[in-house]
Amino acid sequence: MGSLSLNAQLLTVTATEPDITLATSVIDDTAIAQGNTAWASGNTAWASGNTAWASGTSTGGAINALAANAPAWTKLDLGNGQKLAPLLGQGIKVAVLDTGIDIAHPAFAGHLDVASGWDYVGGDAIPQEENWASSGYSASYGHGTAVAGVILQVAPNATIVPFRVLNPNGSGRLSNIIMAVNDATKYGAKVINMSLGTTTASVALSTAIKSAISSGVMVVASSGNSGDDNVSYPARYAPDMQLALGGGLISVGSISLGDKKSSFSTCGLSLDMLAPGEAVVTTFPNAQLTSATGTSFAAPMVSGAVALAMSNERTNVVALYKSVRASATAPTDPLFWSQMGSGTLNVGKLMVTP
Ligand SMILES: [Ca+2]
Repeated sequence: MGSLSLNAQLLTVTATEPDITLATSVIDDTAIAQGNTAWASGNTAWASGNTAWASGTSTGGAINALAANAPAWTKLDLGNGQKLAPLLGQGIKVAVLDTGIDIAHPAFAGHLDVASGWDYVGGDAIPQEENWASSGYSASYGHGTAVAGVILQVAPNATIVPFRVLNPNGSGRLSNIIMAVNDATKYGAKVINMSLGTTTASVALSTAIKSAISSGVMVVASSGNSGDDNVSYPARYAPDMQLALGGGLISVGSISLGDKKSSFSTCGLSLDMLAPGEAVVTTFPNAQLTSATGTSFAAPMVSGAVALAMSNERTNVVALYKSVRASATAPTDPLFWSQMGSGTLNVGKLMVTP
């Protein structure tokens, strides 16, 4: 955990709870920066590898599904899913509560709504990712940019609304995250992606999420990278939302391309489903790509799928929550199947599941 001094003057919420820190769900703190150094060196022109796969779907000018992730897309039946959702997420705002985003990344051109976002770490209107390291990269620098890139690969015409709630070391204040959930809802987000978590329960966070869902927002949260069955909050609130509202918070873990639970992925009884979260090729600041691993990068695949479905005018979040689960490919990992929820996201099937 890094210094939180920049946040100290921003505390305004949670009178009844102590403020706590939440962290990014990466497999370890250095995964992003390390992966980028190796991967980006061969990919200075990010678009060049993109055109082939995009031509088979539709080109909205965004990143679209990178060929480098083809095995993951096959597993998700994304090609069929995109054909059955021809608007590709158009008109759907997806709030990314994270380390911010590289606003100038060419993959995001025309697909950001910065004005509706906010930087709660810096206390300003520009949620640009910042690197605080004097040499190399801060541990979680690029995390939000990577998450947004996954969403746009699945739903290329969706609009990302960036909220900077985590510092580049990967931690942030609960109070800021709660304000961002409320803001995202207020400014028209239909999906909120939270690739972050904490082991500490928070009634205030649960209440904010419940309010967002009640306003027609689907909330998607990563399960954590502890590798055990202690699903982190807010993902752990998924069953509570099911009980209270019928659903609306999707908790997401990571599955390997070989259909086994990713060793790092937290799974358990409060997990809704899985998506591929190992070596996902996605955007990194300064017009680069990276290879990212963690449940942080599985959750945005589900957020993207929800945006695709919503662009088909499926805006009832409780009904859509049930469809996302019902259409999943049932788990087969013999060691963990009872902790893997409904199984693996199936985008093609989701589009034909009422
Ligand atoms: Ca800023």
